[in-house]
Amino acid sequence: QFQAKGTETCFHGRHIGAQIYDGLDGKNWSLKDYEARGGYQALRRILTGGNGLEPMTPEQVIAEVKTSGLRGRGGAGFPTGLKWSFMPRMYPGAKYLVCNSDEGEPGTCKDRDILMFNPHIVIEGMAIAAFAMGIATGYNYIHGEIFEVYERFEAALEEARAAGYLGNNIFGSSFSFQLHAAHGFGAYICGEETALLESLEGKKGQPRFKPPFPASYGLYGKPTTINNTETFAAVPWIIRNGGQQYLEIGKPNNGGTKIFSVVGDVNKPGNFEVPLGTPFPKLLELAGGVRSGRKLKAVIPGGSSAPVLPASIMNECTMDYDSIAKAGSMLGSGAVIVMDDSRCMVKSLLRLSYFYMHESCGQCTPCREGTGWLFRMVERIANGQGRMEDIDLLNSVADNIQGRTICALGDAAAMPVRAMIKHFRDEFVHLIEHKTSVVPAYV
Ligand code: L3W
Ligand code: SF4
Repeated sequence: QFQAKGTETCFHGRHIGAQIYDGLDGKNWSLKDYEARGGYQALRRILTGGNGLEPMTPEQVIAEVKTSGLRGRGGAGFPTGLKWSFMPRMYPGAKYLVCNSDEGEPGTCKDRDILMFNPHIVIEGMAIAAFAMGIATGYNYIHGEIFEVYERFEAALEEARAAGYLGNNIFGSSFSFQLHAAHGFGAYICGEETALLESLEGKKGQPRFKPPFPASYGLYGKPTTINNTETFAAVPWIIRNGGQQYLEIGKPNNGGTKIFSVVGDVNKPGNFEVPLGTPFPKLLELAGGVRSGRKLKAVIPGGSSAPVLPASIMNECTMDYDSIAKAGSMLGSGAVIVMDDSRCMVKSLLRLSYFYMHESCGQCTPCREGTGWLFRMVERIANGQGRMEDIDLLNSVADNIQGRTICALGDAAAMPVRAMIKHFRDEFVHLIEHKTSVVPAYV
């Protein structure tokens, strides 16, 4: 169940939801509805000026995005304005813009909602980004298992082209931008930016070594900027209202709002757009609190790749990049996986370990072999056949994966293991000693 009602996200007296979820019920995604909400005014403002204002230069657009403090919403939280400024300005050939809508991180379900309920905000954000970096061609790579979202985005593209918001000489200016949709086939690894580029080129989706970063060697070997769907969706608001105002919604170094997919053991799972810096208990309350009045046990605050945190730590956190990092985890893609006291942490880890073993692309040995090794050891413990030395062996295998692989999937497989053992070692010990889980339901 995905909630897309802006009213759900009214907070601090601001209609924060207006940015992406504007009272959306799935029926007002079309161009005329988006225009009625002020859509494409930011692009018009940049290209034609108006209201006594001059058109903006690409440098001014990038400066505004830098001021906003917008950070990448896909997982790494890299500053968006800085990333845009890496693109070579005077490049004698094609440059590309790519939107990463290959949302596959377990727990994350925000980008699909944005594309389904407000696709034009992504198109406008991408057009603004293309103007800022002097790019003429863009692609939106959409997760292959949500075909209806791909179809919705295609329909929005048709509308935008017919209205002259995409194509040649937009608003009569010298700026031209062609945007296309592409879809993957459901492989988690294609959400890694260089694997996505390989897939877009028609090859097997396997990550490339970085550096070189896409800004210098990207799609077809050309300079390319890749941003997440939610990142592009934030851009029109920033241009309309100014970077400073966006920054002030959040907190320093953590500008603006963020959509959190609150999933797991809560009464009202769904997407909630709130200011960065919102206290975790407030977010939990928006999601209806812990299911059936049970007690909060643990939270994975940023999608399955982020280390788990026990309730005692989470309750002191605010939902922003810096607070969650200080607590020892990552804000990641913003999937907040809530676990109540009926959850066995060993069984939960088993599920995660299976996922990473299954999704490893197999290119590098520590990840290909190590993810399988982790899974088999956790399975042994979960089945009551573990040995006490397996706990340290698990940590050792995780240590030997982390930082030794081509892409972040290796780290993502290792970090949950280390965090589960760090915070819930007693559950592993109990299963090994008694051959049963500490949680009665799992006996
Ligand atoms: C030029 C430099 N560009 C960095 C660029 C780089 C990329 C961005 C961030 O991982 C995380 C991962 C997952 N010159 C640059 C530069 N860049 N230095 O900045 O880079 P990086 O390498 O820190 O991150 P990444 O490889 O993009 C992303 C975590 O996100 N994650 C994944 C979520 C999955 C989804 C999904 O399913 N949609 O979001 C969740 O936590 O583990 O740590 O663009 O090129 N010097
Ligand atoms: Fe493939 Fe894993 Fe290596 Fe990433 S870390 S390139 S997923 S084998």
